Amino acid sequence: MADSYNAAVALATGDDISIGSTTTRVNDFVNRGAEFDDLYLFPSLLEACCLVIGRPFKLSSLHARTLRPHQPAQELHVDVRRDSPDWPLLGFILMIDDFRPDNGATRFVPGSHRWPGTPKDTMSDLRAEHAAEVLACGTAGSLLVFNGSAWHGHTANTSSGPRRSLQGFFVPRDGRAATDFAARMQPETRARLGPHAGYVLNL
Ligand SMILES: O=C(O)CCC(=O)C(=O)O
Repeated sequence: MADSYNAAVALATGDDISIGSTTTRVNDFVNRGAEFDDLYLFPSLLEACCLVIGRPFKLSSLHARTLRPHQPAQELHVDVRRDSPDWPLLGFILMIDDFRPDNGATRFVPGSHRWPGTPKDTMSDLRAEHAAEVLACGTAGSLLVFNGSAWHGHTANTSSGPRRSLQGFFVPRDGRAATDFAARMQPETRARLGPHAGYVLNL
């Protein structure tokens, strides 16, 4: 997967690449190789969607995110507010590298998806450590699954290596998807996908 990730990232062009202050993101890993298909069709992940979203859902995005070496922590945030029409959202992160305390493992505040407010509402320094946060560390190949209203963010990468990951979201089927997979569908992707994938991608 690490080799496939590097190859796919190297081939990406134009608007599909976005270079943020701490991470580099490459959009649409539905159309970047069959190696990535099993991720968004992983039965345990879809079961988690049933539990968290609780009604018909679809994949909203699937992208690579590389946290570059020597970068500070991300602000603590939620991916969707509880009062948003797009709520609830199920997030997932596949670790391409080990997630460790020194290379920017994602931090989460357990139970915060049930809180009415967001970090912005209550914290003066969003990069500061939260008293209740836990680090989601794991070995490469581990999958993080989380409620998108949970307070979270990557921590600082003080190591000299990148922290690579594949990340995505599922949203309610009647909600807005970040990526229009039907519009972006490549003929070779379409040819290998069955009806189950077609449903998950809302083709
Ligand atoms: O990369 C991570 O550890 C978290 C990324 C994240 O929370 C985000 O981009 O919204």
